[in-house]
Amino acid sequence: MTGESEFTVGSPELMDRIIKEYLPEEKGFQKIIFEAMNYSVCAGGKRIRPLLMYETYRAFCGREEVIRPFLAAMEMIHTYSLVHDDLPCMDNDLYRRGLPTTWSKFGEDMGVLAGDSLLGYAFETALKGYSSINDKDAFFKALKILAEKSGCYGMLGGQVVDVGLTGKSMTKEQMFFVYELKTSALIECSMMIGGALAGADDKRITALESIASKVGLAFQIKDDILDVTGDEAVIGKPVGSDQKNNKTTYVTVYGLEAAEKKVTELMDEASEGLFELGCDTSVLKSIFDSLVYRNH
Ligand code: GRG
Repeated sequence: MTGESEFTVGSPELMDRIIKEYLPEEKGFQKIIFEAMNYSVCAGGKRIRPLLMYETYRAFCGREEVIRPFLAAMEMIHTYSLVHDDLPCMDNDLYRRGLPTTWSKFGEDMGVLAGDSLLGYAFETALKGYSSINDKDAFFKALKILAEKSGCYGMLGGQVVDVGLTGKSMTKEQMFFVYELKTSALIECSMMIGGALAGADDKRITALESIASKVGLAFQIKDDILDVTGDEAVIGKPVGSDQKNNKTTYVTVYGLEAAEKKVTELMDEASEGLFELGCDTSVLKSIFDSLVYRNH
């Protein structure tokens, strides 16, 4: 990879460097939007989704430059979702990752526009990879996954149901629907794109989707657990907000102990799925562990 030793094991730092290469220059009459976009993307974050994409790509023996713009695009879409989720009309949050949220720093109007710009720019960025892949069908497949998993049948659809039911209790079915779309969809997106760009066939892409769906659910349940047991200073946002906002979560429905057990069960199933892929997925497995045994 340009400027990096050839496809070494991924890390949040490596993802960070790649993502930053694709951020817009802060100039022009609309400079403020570039500042707000870059502020949002650079405000920290674990870079989980690009890391999962990169390691899936490596596991499937992908070795082309095309992965780079997709890594950046993935994080831009994730960041857009957070920027919009923090807006006054959504969660009305002032802090994320220990820093002022985008809207509270740049104003609500620029918060909306920064999220919009990140979404659109993610696709502009991914398209930059077109010339650096031989298999154009794989490129098309990856773009399709990016669009579908982030859109109204994916993450955004989950957010719609979650917002629509704010302040009301959810049925278990609605809760799992929201978890699958709002949280798992982007994790699925990351791993599926990693596989697609490396030339995996549809059967294996579907297997990746199923593995990632379990990881996404476990990740969300862990998030619910941290909302009860976490340390505000480590998480970078207030704890206890689910209970305060009367939110239906896995923890409020099933209790803490059952939630911990479910996380372990899901991770065992996901690890089994990785094993069945039949390639070297040891790094992916260690990322999975870090996701669910995290404290932030
Ligand atoms: C507004 C279109 C729109 C969507 C919002 C993803 C989402 C939908 C909202 C974010 C709030 C939330 C709790 C989502 C569940 C998924 C989740 C735990 C996101 C946080 O992801 P991390 O932990 O964040 O990877 P960092 O800060 O590490 O990047």
